[in-house]
Amino acid sequence: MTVNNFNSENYRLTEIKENLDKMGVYPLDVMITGVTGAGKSTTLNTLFNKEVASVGLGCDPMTMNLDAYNLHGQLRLWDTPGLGDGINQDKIHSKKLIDLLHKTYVSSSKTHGFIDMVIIVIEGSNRDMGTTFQLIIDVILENIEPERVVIAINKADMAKKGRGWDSQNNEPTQGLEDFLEAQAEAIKIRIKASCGIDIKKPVYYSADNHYNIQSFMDAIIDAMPLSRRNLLLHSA
Ligand SMILES: Nc1nc2c(ncn2[C@@H]2O[C@H](COP(=O)(O)OP(=O)(O)OP(=O)(O)O)[C@@H](O)[C@H]2O)c(=O)[nH]1
Ligand SMILES: [Mg+2]
Repeated sequence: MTVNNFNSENYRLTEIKENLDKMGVYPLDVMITGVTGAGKSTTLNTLFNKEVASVGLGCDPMTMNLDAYNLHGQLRLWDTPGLGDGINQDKIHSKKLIDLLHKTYVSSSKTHGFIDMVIIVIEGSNRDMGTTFQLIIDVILENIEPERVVIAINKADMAKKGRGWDSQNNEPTQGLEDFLEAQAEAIKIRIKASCGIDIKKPVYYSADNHYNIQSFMDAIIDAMPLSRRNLLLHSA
């Protein structure tokens, strides 16, 4: 198997630093969220190239509290509990996510949002896409500007239950790639149809197989905000 040795440590680092200088924040606080089992923790481990977050082996949601991981001192990634654990747990977790999106700090007598941007890790082949869309639309897009949100489709290898994955070259065959492209477009269209919000086309990758991690990082860096969230001007 060809393993993609993409190293996020120095990737576009000068650009990231310039963006943060413009914003005047150090580090940028990024919430990472998704339905349970979508692969948030695996994604963090892949980005950091080492085991930083515990990955679930069974069906118990591993991430119950909030942990933060610092990537080269510039990006602080907040791993959050996933939705999809029953209605009551989902209510508690949704509230945690919304509270985090409304957490503020005061700097130069202005009130800013603590979380600067959000990465939503989704699993395109999940049986329960309802929870995924509920998370994206009702929890996240209701509470932070869409330009600050990156949707990333994990488990590209499993999008067609493993069919079309070329494990020799660690990449999708053309057929699977076309499928993944269509799936990304379909998610964008469904969000627009349900709430009228235009999001950037989701990126697809595989955290476990280290596939397309560079595109994933590109999507994050390209979506980096250049100003802080002023929570007194915008209610979200
Ligand atoms: N096939 C495949 N499996 C993956 C991939 N990424 C993660 N997984 C598996 O998906 C399962 C769940 O991964 P986690 O990273 O624990 O998911 P999570 O979103 O952090 O889950 P919670 O913390 O419980 O909400 C694990 O068994 C991972 O090995 C991938 O790209 N492909
Ligand atoms: Mg986790």
